[in-house]
Amino acid sequence: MLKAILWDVDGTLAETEQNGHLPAFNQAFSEAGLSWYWTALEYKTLLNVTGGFERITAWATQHAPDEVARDDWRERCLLLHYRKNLVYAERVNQGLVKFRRGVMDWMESARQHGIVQGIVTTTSRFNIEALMQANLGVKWRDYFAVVVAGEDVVRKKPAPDAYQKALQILQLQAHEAVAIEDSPNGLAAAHAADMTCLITVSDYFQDGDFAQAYTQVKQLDELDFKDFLNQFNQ
Ligand code: XBP
Ligand code: MG
Repeated sequence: MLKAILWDVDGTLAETEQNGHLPAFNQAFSEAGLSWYWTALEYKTLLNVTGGFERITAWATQHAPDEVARDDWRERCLLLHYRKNLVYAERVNQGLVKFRRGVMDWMESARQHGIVQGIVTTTSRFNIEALMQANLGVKWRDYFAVVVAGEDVVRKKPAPDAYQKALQILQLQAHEAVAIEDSPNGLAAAHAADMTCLITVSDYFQDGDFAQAYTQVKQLDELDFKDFLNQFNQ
């Protein structure tokens, strides 16, 4: 019996990367006087590393090892990431990052059917706040019984930690909830937590291997909520 839907954020609720995170990373680099610039193509590979701080560090380790070797690298990288998140929030507040098709309808339908909803993501809490406020308004928190963000777990996706934490808080078994994800790392995280995972393929993961997913769709509005619920509960 389905009791909860656990939503991924980046790529699933909205295409946050291309119009949000990526230009924000590049702006933060430029403002810091660094000549670093990530192209959309390069960013596709960089997305395999979840977490913005971890992503900058992974890239710099290869392309700017002298920076990473500095004693103050951690502080400098935290500042870069912090600035990136501020620019991301500005872009979201400008209306540049909207929920994907079908998301709002599913959220409303879940509410009407008494299905609990949660957010399970490796993005920063600050970014969740910005995206949710811009798309759901100031009362966005009312939709969700739990919000697990990147800073709430030691191991980010593809580790199961974030999903396990959400299930623990909700006091639910893995088979009572479904994860909605867009990426191979997200699918792996949900499966590692023994959960069923529905994939809404995002721009960056069109060629992802989702053969093991419960089902995959291009957009959530291709799936009728009630049909899904009936099928899941059979
Ligand atoms: C999301 C991410 C995040 C964002 C940036 O993955 O990988 O790192 O790109 O967020 P998922 P922060 O959708 O699987 O949760 O900069 O806040 O870390
Ligand atoms: Mg995602």
